[in-house]
Amino acid sequence: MVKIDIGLSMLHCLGEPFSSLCKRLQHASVSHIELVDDGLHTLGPERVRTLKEISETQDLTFTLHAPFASINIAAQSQETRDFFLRRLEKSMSFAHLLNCRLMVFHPGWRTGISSFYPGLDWKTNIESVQQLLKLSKKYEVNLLLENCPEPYGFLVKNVEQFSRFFNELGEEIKLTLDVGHSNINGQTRKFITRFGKKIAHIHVHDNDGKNDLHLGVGHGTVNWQQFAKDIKKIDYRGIVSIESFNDVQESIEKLDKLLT
Ligand SMILES: [Mn+2]
Repeated sequence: MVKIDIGLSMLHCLGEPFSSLCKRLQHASVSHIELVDDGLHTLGPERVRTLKEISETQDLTFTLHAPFASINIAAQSQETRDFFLRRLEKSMSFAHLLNCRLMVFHPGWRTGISSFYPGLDWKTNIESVQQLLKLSKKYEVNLLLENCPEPYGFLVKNVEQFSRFFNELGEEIKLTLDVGHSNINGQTRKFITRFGKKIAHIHVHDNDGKNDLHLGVGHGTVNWQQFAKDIKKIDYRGIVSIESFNDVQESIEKLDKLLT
């Protein structure tokens, strides 16, 4: 049986400067790293060169989490949306330079003016994803949409919304299953059984089933045994990337046992 690869998102140290991220990478205990192009770790050409060097000396492979904190690809102002899409394009160009095997991004979200234009943000979200997919071909980056958590206004959060989204998009796109997020709407099993091979990347962290706490594996209500069984059943071959804020090493060890 193929062993599932464990990865580590550097989200847990986003509060630290970029230099400290680099130091951590030099002592990483896993070989797949998810970089976050946001906050203090926002990428630029020089940082990309530094990271590339580290990846070669430490034999690391990267995935990239696109900027997300204030980006809304469903924004109703064309000017604002164009700005967001250009920012995501820049991130794709870095993903290309870093040989990232994939880039994760978030769906758009409803805003204070959405109710004036029923259905328009859903349509805009789809059009933006179509534009991003076009760009991703140019940069040879595999773009993956992530399921985002309740109770926020993201347009694509649950299995029903993803089904509709996939049907209406009219193009192939894969999914990053975030198990912490799907635990909040109680749909982890449903996501795995419904979408199976469409799941190309997985984020793991734990919570109390209500809040997006990003706890370490086993510190919340996620049924990890069931999760491990279910992803083995679909013969999942991607990376399972730890995205907890704390208990990172412990989470790596727990997952290693679960997924062996
Ligand atoms: Mn995530």
